[in-house]
Amino acid sequence: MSKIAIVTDSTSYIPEDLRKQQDICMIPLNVVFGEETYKEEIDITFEDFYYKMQQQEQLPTTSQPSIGLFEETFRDLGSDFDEIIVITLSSGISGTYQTAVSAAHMYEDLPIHVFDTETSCLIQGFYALEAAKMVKNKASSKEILERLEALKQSTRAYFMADDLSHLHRGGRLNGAQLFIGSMLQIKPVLHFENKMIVPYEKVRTEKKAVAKIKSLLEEDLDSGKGVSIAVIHGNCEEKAEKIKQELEEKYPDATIYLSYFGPVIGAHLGPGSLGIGWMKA
Ligand code: MYR
Repeated sequence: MSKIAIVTDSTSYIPEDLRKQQDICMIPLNVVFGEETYKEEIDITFEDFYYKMQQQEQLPTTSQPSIGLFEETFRDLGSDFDEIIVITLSSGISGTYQTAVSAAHMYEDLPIHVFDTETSCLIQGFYALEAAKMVKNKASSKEILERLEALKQSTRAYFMADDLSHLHRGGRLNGAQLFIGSMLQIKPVLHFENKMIVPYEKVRTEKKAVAKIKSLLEEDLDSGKGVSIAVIHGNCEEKAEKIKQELEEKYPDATIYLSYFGPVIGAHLGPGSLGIGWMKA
């Protein structure tokens, strides 16, 4: 039986203890403040990032992991594993997927499969956790990849940014060019379509945006059974905790996580962003 390693990038924001427990290997993306480059989850914490973002005039940028880092990771894993599955954030918002594919082509010693989750954050993490669970249950790479692909049908993520100018500045907001002037004043609900971020619905306030996202969740769920939900925040934990508590009362059978937009995603969404994502098993 083939021994399969699961690798994901840092934007899945799976807590370190859970990652270790599930034997998931993480490759970090970078956040850049001026001349300083930090590997997220390694060189810079969530708290330090948001503090720095508030203090510094120059706003941060981000970059994907180098091809060398992928190659090095593949080489290290190659001595213990027969196959590798790499689970990345959406290829529509980062070159990470493509870099992993190029590194996989260059490393010919073992089969490496790269899976584009078409999303990010802990929702991407849900795919990695599912893959790790299947590895423990001795599934083949074919079975795992088929399952992950099928899960795209029952996975959703909606989010809002307190200040849309970060997403606009980083060029990751699609389909809003025509009305960007007015968009910057409001809090549209955003989601992924064809791997890219597009406005889902234009609403005026955070309260309305959160209510809309909760209603989309409600429409999609019969019960919480077999559902993983992530409430995600960009340095506004109290608000997210409150939403999580409401959802726990409503869906006692669901597994609900409080998660965060870490440095790389936070650099594009800015502080005060909120999101809810879910995956139905
Ligand atoms: C890179 O430099 O390669 C990373 C670019 C990351 C862009 C992030 C854009 C915001 C994504 C929001 C995801 C919300 C998921 C619930």
